[in-house]
Amino acid sequence: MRYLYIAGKWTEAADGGTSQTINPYDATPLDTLAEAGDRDVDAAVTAAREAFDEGPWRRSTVTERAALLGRIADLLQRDREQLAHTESLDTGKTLNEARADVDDTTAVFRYYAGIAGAHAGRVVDPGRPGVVSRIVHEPVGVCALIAPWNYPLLQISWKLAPALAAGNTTVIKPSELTPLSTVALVGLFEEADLPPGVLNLLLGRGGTAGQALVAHPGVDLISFTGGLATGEKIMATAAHGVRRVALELGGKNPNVVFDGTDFDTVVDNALTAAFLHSGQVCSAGARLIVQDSLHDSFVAELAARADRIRVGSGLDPETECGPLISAEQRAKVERYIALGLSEGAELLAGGKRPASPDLEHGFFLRPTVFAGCRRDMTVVREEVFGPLVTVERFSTEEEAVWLGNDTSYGLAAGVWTSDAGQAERVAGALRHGTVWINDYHPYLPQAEWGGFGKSGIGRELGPSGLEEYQEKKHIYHNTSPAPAHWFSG
Ligand code: TXE
Repeated sequence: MRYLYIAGKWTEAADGGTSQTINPYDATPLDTLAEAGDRDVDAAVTAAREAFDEGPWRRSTVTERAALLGRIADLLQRDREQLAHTESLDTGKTLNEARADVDDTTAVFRYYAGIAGAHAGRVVDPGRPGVVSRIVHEPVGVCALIAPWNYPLLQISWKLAPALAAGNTTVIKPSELTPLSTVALVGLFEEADLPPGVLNLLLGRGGTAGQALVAHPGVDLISFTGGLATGEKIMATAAHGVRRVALELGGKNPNVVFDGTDFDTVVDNALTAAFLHSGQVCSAGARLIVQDSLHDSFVAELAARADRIRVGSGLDPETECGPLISAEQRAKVERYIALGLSEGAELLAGGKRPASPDLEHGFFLRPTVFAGCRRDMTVVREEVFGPLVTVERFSTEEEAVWLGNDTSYGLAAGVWTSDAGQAERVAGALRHGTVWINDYHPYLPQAEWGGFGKSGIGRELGPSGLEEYQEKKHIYHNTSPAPAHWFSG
C-alpha cells in the first residue's frame, strides 16, 4: 500500500479510497494506492500554505536549500537501481532507459542546487542621486505540480527542483498510471529532513484529485505536463483567481532529413527519435520529412529496421521497446492507425499487435511506419503518442521548412544535413522550442525546454526554469527623501 504524504506524514485518504496501479507488461496489479479526494486535496494545500506562510523554508538561505537538493541527488544515486526497477515496472520502459532517467533526474537536482543562488536578483541604475534600486527574486508561494506518466521521475524533477530551490512549497500529483517512483522520491525528501508541509504528495485521478488541486484557491502557481485538452482545461481553471500557469503539452515534431547525410546514422537516429519509449515522448520525432532523392531507399531501410525492433518486457535486457502505458493509450494509437489507412497512408511496418503469446496480456503494439503521407492527414497533424511514424517527402529547403512549420504545435524538431550553412538556416527558420541538428532527443538541464504554439507556455530547465517559480520585486530606496512639490497646498 502507498500513502499520501501531507504535512510531513504518510496518510490514508480521508474517505479511505484506494486504487491500483498495474503493470503494463501483463496488466497484473503492482500496488494499491490511497486515492485522494477533495478533503485530502484541501489538507495538502493547507499544509503547503501554512508551511509557506509560517514555516522556515521560504526564509531559509539559498545555501541551505541547495544543500538539501544536493542531498536528494546523492540519495537518488544511492537508490539508482531500485528506482530504475520501479520506473521500468510502472511505465513499461526498458531498464536501461529507466536508469538513464534516474541519472537525468539526479543531474536536474544538482543543476538547480548549483544555480539556486545565482538568480537572486540584480541592481538597477535609478539614474538619481541618493536612490538605491534593486530587483529581488522571491518565491511565488504554493505550487501545484502535475506530472504525466511517460517520464514520471524526470518530469516531476523539472518542476520540483526549481520550485524548491526558489523557496516555494509544493503539492505534487503524479499520474495515477505511474505513481510509484514519485512515492519513492518523496521518501528520499523525508530522509533528507525537508521541513513538514514543504512537499506534499497527492495520489489520485486527474479528473478528481488533479482537478480539485488546480481549482483550490490556496494554490498560487500550477505547472502541468500532459495532454493538450487537459492543459486547456487547467488554464481555464487557473484563470479564476488569476493564478500562474506553466504548461508543457507535447508536440508533433518534424524530423527533417536532407540527402547527403550518412545513411546508416540518419536511419538509426530516425528510429530512436520515433520509437524511444514506444514513441510515448512529447518530443518524439513522429513526423519524418525526407528529401525526394533519398526518400525511397530511406523508407525501405527504416521499415526493415522497424520490423526488427524487439518488443517485450522492459526488464528483459533483450527488449528494445516496451508496452504502451495502458489499454486506452494503445486503443488510441490503433484508432490513428485505422485512420491513417483510411486516409491513404501506406503501411510499411507494424500496424498490429505482436504475435507472441507471452505478450498478449500487455499493451503492446509493433513499431509502425506510414509512408506516402500528406500534411493534411490526421496522423500527420495530431499527436499520436505511440510507436507510429509518418513519412512525407520534400524537394527544396524552403519546402522542408514550410512543412516543418506546418503544425499547431512547436515543441521540438530535428534537422539532418551535411551542409553547415543549411543546418543553421533551417534551424533558424523552424518555429520550435528545441531544434536538434544531426542528433535527436538529447536535452540538457542547463538549456531551456518548452514549446511554441500549442506545445505550451513557459520554459522548464535552464535559468528560465527557475524564474518560473520566482516573483520579481522592485525595491526602490530613496536614501535622501525630500518634498516632491507636485502639489502646492
Ligand atoms: O494525459 P493527461 P493522458 C498527451 C498524449 C496522450 C494524451 C492523453 O497525446 O495520448 O496526452 O494522455 C493529470 N486537472 N500526453 O490522458 O490527462 C493526470 O492525472 C488536473 C503528452 O494520460 O493530460 C496526470 O497526472 N490534472 C504529455 C496528468 O494530468 C489532471 C505526456 C497528465 O494527464 C486533470 C502525457 C485535470 N482536469 C500525455 N486531468 C507530454 N506533454 O509529454 C488529468 N490530470
